Amino acid sequence: MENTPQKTALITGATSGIGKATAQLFAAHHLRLVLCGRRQERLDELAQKLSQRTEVHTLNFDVRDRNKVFESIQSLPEAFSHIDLLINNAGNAHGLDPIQDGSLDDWDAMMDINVKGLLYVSKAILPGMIARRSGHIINIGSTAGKEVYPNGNVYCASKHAVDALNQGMRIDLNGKGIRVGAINPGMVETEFSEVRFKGDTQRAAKVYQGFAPLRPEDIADLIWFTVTRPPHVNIADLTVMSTDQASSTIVNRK
Ligand code: NDP
Ligand code: 8X3
Repeated sequence: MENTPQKTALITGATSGIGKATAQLFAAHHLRLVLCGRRQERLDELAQKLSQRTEVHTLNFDVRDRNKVFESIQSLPEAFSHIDLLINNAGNAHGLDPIQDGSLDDWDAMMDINVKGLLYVSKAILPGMIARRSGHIINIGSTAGKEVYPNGNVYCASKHAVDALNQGMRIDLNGKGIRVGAINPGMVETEFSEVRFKGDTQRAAKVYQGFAPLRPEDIADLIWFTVTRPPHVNIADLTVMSTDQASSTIVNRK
């Protein structure tokens, strides 16, 4: 990729965790960046830092707000408007409750952000990719999209939906010059569990205690590997776990 014209990547959920690590790695490789998220101060801070390495534009929108998604992406300055790489990463779990006790607000958040948000952003970006017959979409799924674990119910359903959409996009875009693939991580230490447990940092920290979880940089590395394969190679579906993790419920903790 270093010897080809500079590519433009749009990353949702760039203010934290996997998205932020990916933005940092892409900047190190001088990709032009469109960084998206709701927390403007974090976007500003990251943009300021990464603009020492590359051109950066920020977009502040909630992926649940379909009008704002389309307005924001249509507002991109010409230099940033041809998106070559879309990293559909924004998402979170909200709550960890048995289905009978689940909060409707948590359910709405997960389905609206993880599934519908991914759809809105993709719908806004796809016409340009189709017109240029070129593009690469990476959907960040999860092992929760491959198996269901106790109390994971709706989060797992949202990530199973991402798995289905990843397949559906690849099928429908076949022949249009666009690569589509998913990366499905197991447990990665980010702000994910803090969000899931609504700011309970002690409970969140316990999720990653006693074993070596994946780091957001590990996922960024895999994303970089995926987007730097030759044009005829599409990594369709990649699942990655910590060496200490064998499934959603089997983790070798000291
Ligand atoms: P973080 O909580 O660290 O990051 C989540 C990112 O998503 C933030 O940048 C946040 O930005 C953004 N986001 C959340 N809600 C919205 C929204 N409504 N609109 C726009 N942006 C939003 O978690 P991770 O980095 O771990 O999560 C990234 C992705 O990886 C998610 O899809 C998650 O499901 C997936 N994943 C995570 C795993 C893990 O164990 N950590 C494992 C497998 C998959 P802001 O709040 O500024 O809007
Ligand atoms: C995040 C991994 O196991 O917490 O998608 O659901 S898990």
